Amino acid sequence: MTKFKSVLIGLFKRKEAIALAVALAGWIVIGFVIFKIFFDKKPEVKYPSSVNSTGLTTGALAVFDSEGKVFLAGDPDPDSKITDFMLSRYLTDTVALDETFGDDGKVLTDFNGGEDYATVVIRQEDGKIIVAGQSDNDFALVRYLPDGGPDESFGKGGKVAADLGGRDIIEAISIGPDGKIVVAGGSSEGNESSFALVRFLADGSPDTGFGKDGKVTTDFGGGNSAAAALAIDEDGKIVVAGGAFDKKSYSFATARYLSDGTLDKGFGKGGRVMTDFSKDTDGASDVLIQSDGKIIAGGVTSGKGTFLDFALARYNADGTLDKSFGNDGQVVTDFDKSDDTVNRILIAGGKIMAAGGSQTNFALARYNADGTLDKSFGNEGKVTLDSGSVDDSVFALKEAGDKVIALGYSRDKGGNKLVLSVFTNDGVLVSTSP
Ligand SMILES: [Ca+2]
Ligand SMILES: [Ca+2]
Ligand SMILES: [Ca+2]
Ligand SMILES: [Ca+2]
Repeated sequence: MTKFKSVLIGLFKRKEAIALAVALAGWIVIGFVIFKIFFDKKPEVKYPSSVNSTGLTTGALAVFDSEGKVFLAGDPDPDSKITDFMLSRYLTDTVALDETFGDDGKVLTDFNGGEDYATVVIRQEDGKIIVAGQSDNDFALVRYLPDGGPDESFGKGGKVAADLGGRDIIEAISIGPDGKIVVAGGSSEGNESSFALVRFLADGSPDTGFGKDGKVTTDFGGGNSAAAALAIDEDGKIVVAGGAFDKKSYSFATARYLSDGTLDKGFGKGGRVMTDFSKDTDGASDVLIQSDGKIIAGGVTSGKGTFLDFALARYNADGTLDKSFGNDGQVVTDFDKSDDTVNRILIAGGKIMAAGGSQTNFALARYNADGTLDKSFGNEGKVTLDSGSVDDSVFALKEAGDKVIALGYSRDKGGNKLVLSVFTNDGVLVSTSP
């Protein structure tokens, strides 16, 4: 299950399906797994703060802080009856809950007694943490103080909600250079779904200088669409990526907005671009703006067969496909006769890293700037890591000096587990958590 597909399921079916989708997209977790083959050595790595290639902060299901800890949004227990936001903090050396945070490492937040699902988390420069997702079919955000307490200076008692008019769910969050908070996801009514964005001022109030009372929805030619990722450039322009239905199948869909929330006419067709990879479902899960203004979207394609493959598209700043990248701007990577899905992309040292899952394993691929696989990384550009459980997938990725840190879930019938693996720059496993 890819993040993108789960977003669609979440949007098009009822609440139960949204819970399921969040659980699946949440890359829910895990089993008790022992990596006998790996060393006892713990990761000795400094964790950079969470920044994308433009230097701006972006959020994800989990983010690293500056002290080697990880904030995780959402409930990792698939059998849990909890329908509140959950924020937890983990230590990265042991990958155990940090009991000095909140209530034994966790903080639960209910909105109005209804069903609330956290999908993304971001850490502000001042150490405050925002968790976002869905509450009663509306966009919902909570901001916490660094110790896990509610930030009373944000919204009402730390909580903010926004109704986009349908079943609305946040799938991405970022903070712009002006300190404003942008969230994106999908809004659906009946069988129709659109990109949906909201921008908030730093105090949680809707930014009336953005769209209509802070809100924007965007259609792609009338077909269903949903956003899964966003990035903000230094000028405050917002790039949002996900999937949209065009003619017969889903394609990558990317939109760029000016700082006031209007579609940027200097990008694609009236601010929108769709890129088809296959006759079946294709969708983007992550997006990055390079320092030269080019845009990379990563996700999945149904490819030639019945199994999914990694898919990347790179665009020039005007939204045209970048012909110097891969096959006229597109790259597809098959790991195996299995579902290979990208959850996160990262640029480090001028190279592009994509990470997610392949079948039941962690999967990473590294590409040169021209989109060819970087043969100095792992096995001809690809690395997989099998924890022995039934379903593993990377959902957070960090460069740390000459190391690459992959964080994900390992899921088994026995339970759930967060797994942190450290690789060298060449894709050689240094350590992985027990
Ligand atoms: Ca609740
Ligand atoms: Ca709503
Ligand atoms: Ca397609
Ligand atoms: Ca495949």
